[in-house]
Amino acid sequence: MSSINTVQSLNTEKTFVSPEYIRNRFSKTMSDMYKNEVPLYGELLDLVQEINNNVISESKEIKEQLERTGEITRLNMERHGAIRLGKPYELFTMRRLFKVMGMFPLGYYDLASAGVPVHSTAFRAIENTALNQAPFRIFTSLLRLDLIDDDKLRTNIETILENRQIFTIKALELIDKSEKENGLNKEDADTFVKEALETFRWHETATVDHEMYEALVGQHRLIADVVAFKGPHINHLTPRTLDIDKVQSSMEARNITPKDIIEGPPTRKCPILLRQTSFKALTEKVTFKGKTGTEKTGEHKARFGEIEQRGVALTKKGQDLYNELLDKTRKTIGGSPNAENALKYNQLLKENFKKFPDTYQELQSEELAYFHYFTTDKIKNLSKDKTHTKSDVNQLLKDGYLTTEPMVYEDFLPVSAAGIFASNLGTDDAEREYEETSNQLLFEKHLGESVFKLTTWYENTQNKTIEKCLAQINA
Ligand code: OOG
Ligand code: NI
Repeated sequence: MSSINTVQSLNTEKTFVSPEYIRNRFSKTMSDMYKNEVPLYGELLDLVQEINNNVISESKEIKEQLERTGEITRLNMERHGAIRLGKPYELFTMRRLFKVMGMFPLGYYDLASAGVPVHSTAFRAIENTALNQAPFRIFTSLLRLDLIDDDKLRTNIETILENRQIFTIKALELIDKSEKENGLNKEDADTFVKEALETFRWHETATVDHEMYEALVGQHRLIADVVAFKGPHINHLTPRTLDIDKVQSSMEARNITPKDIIEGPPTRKCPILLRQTSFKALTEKVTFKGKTGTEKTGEHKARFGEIEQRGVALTKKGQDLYNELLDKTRKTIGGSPNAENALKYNQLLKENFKKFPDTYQELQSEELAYFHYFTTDKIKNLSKDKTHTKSDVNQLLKDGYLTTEPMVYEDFLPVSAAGIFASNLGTDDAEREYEETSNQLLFEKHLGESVFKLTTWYENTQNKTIEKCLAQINA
């Protein structure tokens, strides 16, 4: 290596901002935009923050847990959003755009089997420290044209989508630049955030006429939402609450109407995975394309608000038990819960989940969940004669040389996601069934790379904390 090269890379490293800076700036700017466009979202943010502050001041245990895992710093900036894309190019380029912000695709979610003609991934940071600095993530779906049975309509949709460009020229230039030079300086990063945001903005005018819009709705409301507009408007942003039951009941007091049931597991002492609820999408005025002077106006529902409570991530064994208990509950009430059977559903869910251990100690010893491991002061007394290995971990834990904290679930749940889609699209569509099932390979082909496997990510993250402990003990 020549010395010139070294100097150059030193110089550029100095002027580049971190992906965390870009991600946080993007998340904050988008949140401000959404607050402006959907005022109820702002109200929800206030409510969530108020309740989080109460939980933290009332529970020393939760406060310490969040401090030890590093989540405390991110709690009030924590949110996820969702977009729906129309064609492979958009998914491919979105992956490149998110990479500029240090966000990568993790997990594959098949929603077709739940009646929604899309498949999805979520873009987020990978490293734990990066997540704590900038937790923003985005659930990203791609429309599955292969599931549209009306040939003529499908061809029309392809033509409409072919003719749209959802990214600005400047955003595309800066993606290229960031890829070539391995980062962006502050000025470019700020421009990038501004330009990238354009893709997520709401557009009041549709790109199709009213007749086409109706034809798209006739196929599926979701298809109209994806195809009829200039871009993939952000359809919700979701803050993280520490007590979703409290927020749900307080929402009603503030005249924000939540959906009928909370998606995910029931209320527990030790929260697992993810519980979510949303308020219904707003009815927004839309102008459809037409000859000048004859444009029709109409309505469209797309943008809503959501809140979520995150709990401990589950191992494959834990996930299987979760799916078994959830399926059993849904089968008993005959499918997706609704307003009429909500009460019965909640009772049944609670009853069935009694089979799921509800102490962190059991969740750890039965290998149902993932944990962060920490050493305690006691390790000073450990004899140095023995080299400790992974197989000693449970004994070390029992003897008080190690402690654990639950590892938060950072991702999404397909059944819950389908429930969120359905509640905001209208129930008729939710009952649709698509025979085709998941097609991860096609998704990854369109994405341009493989998605990170979720269990591998949690397994690795847990192992890293164990290895760190063993290194301290064996030092
Ligand atoms: C995405 C719904 C999924 C979640 O939190 O599970 C989602 C959408 O409606 O586009 O955001
Ligand atoms: Ni969501």
